Amino acid sequence: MKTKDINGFTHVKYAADHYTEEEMLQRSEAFYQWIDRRRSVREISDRSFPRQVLDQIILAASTAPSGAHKQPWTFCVVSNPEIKAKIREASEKEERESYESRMSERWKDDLKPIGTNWHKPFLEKAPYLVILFKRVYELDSEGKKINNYYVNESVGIAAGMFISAVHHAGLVTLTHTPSPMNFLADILGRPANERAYLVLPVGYPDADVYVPDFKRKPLDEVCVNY
Ligand code: IYR
Repeated sequence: MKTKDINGFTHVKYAADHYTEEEMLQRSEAFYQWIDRRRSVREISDRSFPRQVLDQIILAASTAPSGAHKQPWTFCVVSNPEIKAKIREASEKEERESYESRMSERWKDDLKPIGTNWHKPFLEKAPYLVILFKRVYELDSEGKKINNYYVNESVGIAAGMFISAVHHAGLVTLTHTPSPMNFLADILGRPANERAYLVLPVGYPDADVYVPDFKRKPLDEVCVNY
């Protein structure tokens, strides 16, 4: 393999994919059509799927670019029914409080087309709950805190890639965001440098699932040319 030295570090030759313009057009259109079919699904079946699939999804998510390549994330996978039940109970307690008193009327109106409420059965039903933690800092050999870089950006990108990898495997997920989320670190006994970022239940969709009839913004509403 061809290598090059930069600042005393080895760089390896990048193996680019080469496509004709016609192939690029075809591939980008096909990718868009495929990813446009991804939906957040809240009714997840209790049917299991091979754990190796999830491991590969996590490896794919973990290829995300990150600040100084620190990969500041931990994917916690919960399949243990007792832990899932604890997470559901704690999450529903916070969600109930949010829906009943913390969220504004406008916010709740905005959620009406989606139909969410404080009940979160998917937290127990889905075969796997993935709780994504951001790693705010690492500890050096003397136990000194070393901050990571662009942690929210990095973990957000990894989450997006995780969601795409789930779709690619023919499974479904949703981004569950109980607030506040610190109960997750307590239940899972996570170290002090980790903060819960997102809960992603993963599984097959239930047999007869309906999702909101959402339309996505056209290009001219999301893209400006200069
Ligand atoms: N945190 C709640 C409520 C919720 C908020 C938004 I913004 C949504 O798009 C959907 C739900 C939850 O995770 O259900």
